[in-house]
Amino acid sequence: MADAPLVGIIMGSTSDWETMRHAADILDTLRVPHETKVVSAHRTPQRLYDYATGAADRGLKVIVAGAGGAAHLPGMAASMTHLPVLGVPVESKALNGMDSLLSIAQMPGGIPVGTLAIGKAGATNAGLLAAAILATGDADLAERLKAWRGRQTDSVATDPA
Ligand code: RP5
Repeated sequence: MADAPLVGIIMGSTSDWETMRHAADILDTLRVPHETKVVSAHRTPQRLYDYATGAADRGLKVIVAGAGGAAHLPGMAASMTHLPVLGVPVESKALNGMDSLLSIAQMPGGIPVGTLAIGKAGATNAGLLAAAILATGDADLAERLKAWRGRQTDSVATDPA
């Protein structure tokens, strides 16, 4: 049986997957059990309610939520769980993700969402940050994360051409 997921990656639409798969890829690489679901704050509000309120009891430790436009998914998820929520602003067509970024980052004090960069970089970093949070209580994962960082360092060329 596969390990129970520790990270829940949710996104507002199947169209967000092209961005959010980068969070899943990192968690795959670091061997962090995770699940991926489409949960829309405005199209499937009951699904969001059920997901967020049940997340901790199902054993999830971190939620990564990606959305674009009027991106209320991360904030609404955070309002219904005490788990850390990392928000990924998906690059929107109309405003290139600035709308998503501001919607996710500008949470009123009291309900935090850890907001990452727009698009692929944000999704990648959300996966890395979720792993880093879990690694504070998992020495083996901490070693895998340090090794990943070391490989990244080693891959940086000294010469530009
Ligand atoms: C948001 O609207 C989603 O997170 C997505 O980024 C955006 C567009 O969704 P689709 O129209 O592609 O389903 O809710």
